[in-house]
Amino acid sequence: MSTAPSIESPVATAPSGAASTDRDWWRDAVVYQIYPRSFADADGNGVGDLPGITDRLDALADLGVDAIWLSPFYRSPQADAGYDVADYRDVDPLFGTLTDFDALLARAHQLGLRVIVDLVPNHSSDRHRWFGEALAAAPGSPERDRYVFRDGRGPEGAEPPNNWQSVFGGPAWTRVVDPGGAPGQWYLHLFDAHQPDFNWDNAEVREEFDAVLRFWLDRGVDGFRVDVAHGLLKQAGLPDFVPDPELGTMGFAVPTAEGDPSGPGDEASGGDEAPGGDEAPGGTAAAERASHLGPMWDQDGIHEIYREWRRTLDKYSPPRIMVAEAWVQPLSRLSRYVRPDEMHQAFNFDFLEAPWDAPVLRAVISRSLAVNATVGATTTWVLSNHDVVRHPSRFGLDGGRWRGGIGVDDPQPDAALGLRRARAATLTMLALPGSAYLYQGEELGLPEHTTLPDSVRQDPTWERSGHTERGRDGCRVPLPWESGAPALGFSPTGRTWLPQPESFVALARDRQRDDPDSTLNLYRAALRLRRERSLGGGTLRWLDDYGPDVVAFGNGDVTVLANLGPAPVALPPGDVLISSTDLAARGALPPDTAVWIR
Ligand code: TEU
Repeated sequence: MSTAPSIESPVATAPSGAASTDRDWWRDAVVYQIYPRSFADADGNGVGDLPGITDRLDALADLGVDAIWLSPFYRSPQADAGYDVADYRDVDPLFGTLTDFDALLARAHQLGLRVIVDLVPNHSSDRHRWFGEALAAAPGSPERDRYVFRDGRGPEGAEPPNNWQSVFGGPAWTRVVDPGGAPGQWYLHLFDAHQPDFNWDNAEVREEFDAVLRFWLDRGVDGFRVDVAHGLLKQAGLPDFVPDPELGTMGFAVPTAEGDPSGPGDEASGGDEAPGGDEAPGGTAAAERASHLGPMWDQDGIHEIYREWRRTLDKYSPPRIMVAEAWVQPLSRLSRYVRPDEMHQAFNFDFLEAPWDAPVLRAVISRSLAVNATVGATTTWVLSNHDVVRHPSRFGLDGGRWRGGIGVDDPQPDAALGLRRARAATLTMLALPGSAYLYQGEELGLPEHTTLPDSVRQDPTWERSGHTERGRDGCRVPLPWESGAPALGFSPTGRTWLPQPESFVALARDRQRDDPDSTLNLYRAALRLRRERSLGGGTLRWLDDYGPDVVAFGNGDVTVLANLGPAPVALPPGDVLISSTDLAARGALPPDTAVWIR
C-alpha cells in the first residue's frame, strides 16, 4: 500500500470552466455522487464495488462532470449501508481493497475527475474496536469517554438519560449489559443503535480523526463530504429536547417564499433581490425557533473542529476541500460552516426541499446566493441524493414529498409530469452560479422505486419507525446500464441487492446514448454549455418581465427561463441553446419547461 504523501497536483488538467482555477476548482464544480452499493458490480455478488466503479468511470468523464463523491466504502457491518464505519482506514471486502481504491483514484485523476470521499465523524459502528473496548470497560473509564455513555434515569436507571429520539425513529439511547450480565449504562446514538455517537469533547477522538483525514489525503483524495456535520457536539448536560410541532424530527422546516426559516438573523438583504416582492423581510415564529434546532444539533463549539481540519487540509496542494452535510436553518446559521477558515461548501438543502413553485424557488435562490456572499463562499445546488425521494418522483406528486420514501400503498407519482418538471429543474439548477451536486442515475431521469416489496427493505428507518416510514431504499436501486443485459448491466450474474423496477429498462444508459431527446443527452449538453459559458462562475441577474410563474434570470450572455405555471409564456428573441422539453410552438415556453437563450 502506498502511503507516501502526494502533495503535488494529482490532476493533470483543470477540469472546470474558465472561471475556476486549480486553486479554487470546487467553486463552480459539478460533483457526481456515486453510491457504491448501486453503481456497478464487478464481482457479481449483487452489491456494487470499487472495481465496478473504475470500469465505468469513462461514462462520467463523457457526461462532463468535474468530480465524484463516493458514499462510504469503508469496513462496515452495513447496518446503515456503510454509514456505520468499523475501520476508517480500510475498504470493506464487499467493495474491494485499498489497492482497488488506489486504482479507482488513479483512473479518475487520469480522466480529469477529482475524488471526494465520505467522512463519518458523528458516530462509528458498534463493531468499531473502540466501542468494543468501551463495552468491556467500566463506567467512567477513558474507553467509555470516547462515546457518550450515561446512567439512566428513574428507579434502577431503567429510563433513558434524556428524551432524545433517533433520526430513524425510536429512542436515541440504548442500554448496555455489563460484562457481569447486569443492566448497565446507556449510550447515545442519534441514528441507528448500531451507530454510537462519538464524544467530540474527548481529545483522543479529535486526534484520531485528524489522522484519518491525513490517511486519505496522503493517498491523494481531493476532499471530504462530512456526514452529519452539524451533530458532532451536544449541548453540555444533554438537556431534554423540547420538540417544536412545526418542525420535524430534524427540526427542519420546508422553505417558503415569505418568512421561511432563513428570515430573521439572515444577512441576505444586501444581495440579489427576487422580483415581484416575494422576498419578505421578516420571518415566522417557526423561523426564529429554527435557529435553535435542539441540543443535539449545530452547537457553536463545532466550528473549532472544522477550523482544525481546515488547517490540516491547507497543508496539501492543490487545495483539498470539505463539503458539509449539515441540516441547519436558517441559511445564515448554515453559512457559518463555510466561513473562510472552515469548510469550502455546504449542501443547500433549502434548494432541494423547495416545492415546484416559482416564488419559493426565486426566494431560495436569492437567499442562498446572498447569504453565501456574506462569507465569500460559493453556493451549492442539489436536487437528489441517497437520502431523499428522487426528484422526478418528488415533482410528480402533489406536495412533493421529499423524505420518508414512498410505498406501494401510497399515492403514486405521475411519472411523465415528474420527469418533465425534473428536467426543467435540473436545467435551471445547472445555469446557476456556484457548484452543483448530481446523484447517480438522475442523468438517466431515474424515478424512485415506489413499489418495492417491504420484505426487501434494508434502510433501518423502516424498522425503527415501526413501519411508518418506508425509508430510503427506493432511491438506492442499482443503476441500469444496458437494457438487454442481466440486471440491466449492473452485475454480470444478474444479482442485485434491491430489485430494479420495470421502468428502468427503457431508461437504461444504452437506450439513451443515441437518442438526442434523452435525459442523458440533456445533461451532457447542459454540462457542456455550462462549462463553455462559464455559468458556474457567473453572476445571477433577476429578470422580472415574465410574470410570477416564471423563474427568469440572466447569467453572462445566457437568459434562463423556467415556466412553473399552467400557461405557455412568450419567449424573448434569441437563439435557443437548450430546452428541457421540445419547444413545439416556436416562440412560446410551455408549462414545466426551462430554456437557455442567447
Ligand atoms: O444523513 C443525515 C441525516 O440526517 C439523514 O438521515 C436525513 O435526515 C434523512 O435521510 C432524510 O431523509 C447522513 C447520511 O447521508 C445518511 O445516509 C446516514 O444514514 C446518516 O447520515 C447517518 O450516518
